[in-house]
Amino acid sequence: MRIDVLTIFPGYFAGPLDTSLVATARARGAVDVRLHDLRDWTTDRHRSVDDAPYGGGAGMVMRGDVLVAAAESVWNDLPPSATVGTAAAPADVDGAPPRYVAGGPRPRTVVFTPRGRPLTQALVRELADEDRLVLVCGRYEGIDERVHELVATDEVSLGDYVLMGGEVAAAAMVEAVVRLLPGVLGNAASAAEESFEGGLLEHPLYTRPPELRGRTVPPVLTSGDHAAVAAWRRARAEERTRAVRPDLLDGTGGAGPEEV
Ligand code: 6GU
Repeated sequence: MRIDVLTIFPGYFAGPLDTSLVATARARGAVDVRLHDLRDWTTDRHRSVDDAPYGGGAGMVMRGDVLVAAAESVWNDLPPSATVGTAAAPADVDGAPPRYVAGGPRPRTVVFTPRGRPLTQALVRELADEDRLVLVCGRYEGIDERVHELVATDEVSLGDYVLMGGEVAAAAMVEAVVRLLPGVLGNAASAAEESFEGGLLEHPLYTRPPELRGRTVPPVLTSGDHAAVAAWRRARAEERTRAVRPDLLDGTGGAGPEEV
């Protein structure tokens, strides 16, 4: 899979992309993540990506022209020079029309915004099946509405709280998608996932030592009775889900029929 990330803070992703499983997946070629600095598509001396809102009001709005130019470049593998400052659709190096244009057919393109639909494991699974993802990180108070219309195929929020930008959400999505790509998790882990009873929070886990500050391990876990262990885990998972995420049980929302 290829993932392109458009952001004004490409440096933000150094940690998430170079750590742990995501770094290993990239080194193995399971995923090709490319970072793009949105300022490469600006036209003015100050490299502005934002401007005041029409109609007035507080805060700044991310410019549609910059975001459309950046998206068309990245979708078509064209350099910024091919799309910067173009009001019309770009032509590629041979003068041929581009394959992908704003408002037309385009790769799966996620715009991160608190007004989007929440990121769930169901959406992560769907996105993990794509050959390409383009992730657009918003900043400031919002994004020109025409970007939502012409660039986004999906609008996604990390949850019901306000961040300063979409970078954290994009990093979360990369990590969630990459761990589902073929060959990224070990066999044991993927098998465990398949056999997991759906729709519940995880049961409690224990490892050594057998006693910690006077607290012992539930005896069933050391009984060697696999059926009893499975029943105990299932009961604890249901208990916990009912207590903290009843929405997962009643089908009115949440992550849907997926393990969380
Ligand atoms: Cl994707 N962006 C911002 N700015 N705030 C958020 C969010 C995204 N998701 C939840 N809060």
